[in-house]
Amino acid sequence: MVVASPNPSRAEKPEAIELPVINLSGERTEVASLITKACEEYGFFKVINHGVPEETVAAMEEEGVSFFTKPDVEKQRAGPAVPYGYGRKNIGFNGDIGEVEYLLLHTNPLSISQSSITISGDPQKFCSVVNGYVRAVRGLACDLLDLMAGGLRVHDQSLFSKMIRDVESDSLFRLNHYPPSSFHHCTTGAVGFGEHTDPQILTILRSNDVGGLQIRVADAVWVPVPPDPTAFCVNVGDVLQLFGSSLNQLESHGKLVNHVQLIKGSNYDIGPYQVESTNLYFLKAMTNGRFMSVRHRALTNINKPRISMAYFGAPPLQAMVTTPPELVTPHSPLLYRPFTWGEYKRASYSLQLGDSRLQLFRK
Ligand code: GA4
Repeated sequence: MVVASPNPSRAEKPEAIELPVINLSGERTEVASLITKACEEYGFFKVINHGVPEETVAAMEEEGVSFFTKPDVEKQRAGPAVPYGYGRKNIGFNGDIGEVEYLLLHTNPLSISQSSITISGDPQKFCSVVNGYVRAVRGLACDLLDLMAGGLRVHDQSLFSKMIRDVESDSLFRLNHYPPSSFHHCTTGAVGFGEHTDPQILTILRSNDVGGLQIRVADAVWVPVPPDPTAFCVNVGDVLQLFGSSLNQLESHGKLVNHVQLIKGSNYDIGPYQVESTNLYFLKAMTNGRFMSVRHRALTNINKPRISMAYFGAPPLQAMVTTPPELVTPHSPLLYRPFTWGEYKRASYSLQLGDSRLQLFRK
């Protein structure tokens, strides 16, 4: 067994992990239950026969490569990564550093079109390629979320997907370039993007055929995920795990309700809290499932550049994430105070990459 270490070279070579591979052209009920199982057991899985055209992926990767091969001054015209733009080595606001350069974009079409002007010499083409890619992976993310809802026997199967389909969805798109480098001249790669969980609902990741992604398994071992340029790698974000956390608590009190409801534009009393919002998403999510938002990181390859493209499906900023009021009783108190995605996002950005954020919301 290998103990997780910030120094990637200290780890003996752990066995690569074979993530569950879900064939989306399979029978729907079966696919739904396989996805649900993968989210409970791994928090990560791969999808094949996903319906995203290869040309869409290739065009996006090509734009990415062409951007990253530009001289620094041109890349910097995209503006700093805070809030959206070009970043190099610096990650987030609190001193995290990695061997990576990246473009971080909001997926709102207006924002994509504005960013394109400074990112590309052919903004119209860049804009249409990014919009095409985002549309395709959002479609895939929605499909997966609907299947999860089905696997959890949730009533309204579009409950989760509604949040990322919303025009106000705060979903992001990120292009990463990990130039070849090694850790202190050793035979292992350096840390490109340090240990973290993704704060959002769901991440859809695609990379070229260069390895680097590692996931942290329960006993603090880092296991590499072999690259697969034909598949998408999908992982559960904090917000999806969160639903699971309150569900467990409810389950432990013998209250299993297998349905979920989404109500927009209402006010609620939740336990001692009055939740007021004109654009309120109220999530009523109960299941005996438990989805995991798993820690992962990316190492660089010592010889080859790694390119990855990540879509982070998120709710609108005002979306409320909480447990339903009728299930908040003295026996099953709220685990987390109600909060909006905006609040959670702000908390995430106020911390370091590897910090745990959920406990800030513990009651
Ligand atoms: C991890 C997932 C996404 O890449 C990201 C990252 C963001 C950033 O790179 O600016 C964060 C990181 C990510 C988690 C905690 C905060 C925010 C850096 C950081 C220290 C764009 C996101 O949404 O959260």
